[in-house]
Amino acid sequence: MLTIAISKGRILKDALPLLAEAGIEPSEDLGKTRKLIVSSKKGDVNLVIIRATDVPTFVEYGAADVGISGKDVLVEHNSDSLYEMLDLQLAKCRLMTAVIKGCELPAGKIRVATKYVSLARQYFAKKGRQVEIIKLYGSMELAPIVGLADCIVDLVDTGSTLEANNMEPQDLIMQISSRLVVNKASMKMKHEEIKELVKQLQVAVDKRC
Ligand code: PRT
Ligand code: MG
Repeated sequence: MLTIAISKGRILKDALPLLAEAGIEPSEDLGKTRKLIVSSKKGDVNLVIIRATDVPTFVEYGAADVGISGKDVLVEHNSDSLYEMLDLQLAKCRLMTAVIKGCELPAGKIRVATKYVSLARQYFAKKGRQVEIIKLYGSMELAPIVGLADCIVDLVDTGSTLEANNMEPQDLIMQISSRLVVNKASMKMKHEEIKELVKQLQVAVDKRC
């Protein structure tokens, strides 16, 4: 039996067809059920449905053998106690800085609103910029409008969220896609099962590219 941790939002939506190609189909409609653990039709896998930012934690502690997590979340989580096995090429986007349209960043210390505190800190340190990071949990785009920050660090896909809030992307920090991560002990104890899953997912990913 394998336990796979996955978040309910866009990653789940993108990952379900890929999992189906690897023979894993949930026994219930995940869009409807309120259950947080759902078994697969074959009964050989349990899917645990959690917050995106909790996926590395579940896998790290062995509460799930395997997880599907955005590279953004993995880098921010910064754990060396899980294996990143596969780039699933799902939920692709870019981690970027963004400002109000036409605005330049001030010369001195800048205020940055983000939920990616550590990634943002590293990025501006590399650029030699002094920053004050303001941790937010969502609606980052609001921060510059209300004068809370000079810029934001957030994920950009189509750019329409920035556009709708009179903002524009500036610098690319990192290309993002979803990764398959594996618990280190599970990798030893359930080696055959995990190897098979990775192989089938790799085939499904290759077919798409
Ligand atoms: O609800 P919770 O906070 O737990 O997380 P969530 O609902 O965001 O989780 P989920 O499962 O949807 O997965 C989030 C993951 O999806 C991120 O960690 C990324 O790896 C990936 N991803 C890919 C994105 C986007 N694209 C994305 N565009 N996550 C968020 N966005 C948001 C972005 O933050 C911004 O608000 O969409 C908006 C920008 O989109 P555009 O198209 O308007 O540019
Ligand atoms: Mg969500």
